[in-house]
Amino acid sequence: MITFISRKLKALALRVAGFLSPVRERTYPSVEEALFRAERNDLGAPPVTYAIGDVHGEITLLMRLLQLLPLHPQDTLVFLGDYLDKGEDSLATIRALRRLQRLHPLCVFLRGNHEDAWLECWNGSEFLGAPNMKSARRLWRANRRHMPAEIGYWLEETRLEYEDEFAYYVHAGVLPGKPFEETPAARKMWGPRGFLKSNYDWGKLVVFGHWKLARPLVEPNKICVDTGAYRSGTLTAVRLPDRQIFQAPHISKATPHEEQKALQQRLFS
Ligand SMILES: [Mn+2]
Repeated sequence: MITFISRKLKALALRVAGFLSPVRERTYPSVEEALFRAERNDLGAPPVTYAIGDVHGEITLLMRLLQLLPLHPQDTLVFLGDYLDKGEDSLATIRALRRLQRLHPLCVFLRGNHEDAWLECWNGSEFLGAPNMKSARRLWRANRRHMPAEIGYWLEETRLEYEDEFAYYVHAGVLPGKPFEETPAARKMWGPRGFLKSNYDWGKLVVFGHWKLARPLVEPNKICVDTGAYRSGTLTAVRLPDRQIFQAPHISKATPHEEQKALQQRLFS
């Protein structure tokens, strides 16, 4: 019991020290480690696609999810956009995704509305400011009003949409009743009206993120795997064509304040 309490107090002290310290250098589980566990060398298996929901800086959840996927070198990873803002560490997340791309070249990175907003502040060589979104302004301030140029170059490479034999992939959706190409680019990133509730058959399954649903939405015409990882603690992927859902083991998103209260309750009740 004493050991338990002292371990908890030590963790709390470390958390407070980390919060107060001006430079917060942190390390996370590595992409190499995650892929080492994930990649199976079965080159004979038919290729599948894993679509991964909005990461929003949740690097630890991302590494846990990658470890979970029975990924083969011939499989494609499609990231559905919104890599930065809100979560644990946006810059570390993008660096990890760049590493992942080198180790597993079959990666597709779609552009979400957060990437679109940041690119509005990017002049091709530097960021001139932060987009007018609360989470983006917070990230900008936390990084001392600076975003490395490598992030801008990477964001430029993200793409609006992707299609393979199994599905059409896009960040926020497409307009019901129309072929994919008739939805304006901004709507594909920011969310077209009437899309989420639509049962329209586009002739191809639509796989998307963006909508922060309590659980994955799996319907005949569309699949959403954005489960709001930054606040729910659950990051979701879907495998195609079999529609198998994968979720990283939940991480508590309780604030330090809430954790402290819970700790006090355990100690003094
Ligand atoms: Mn979004």
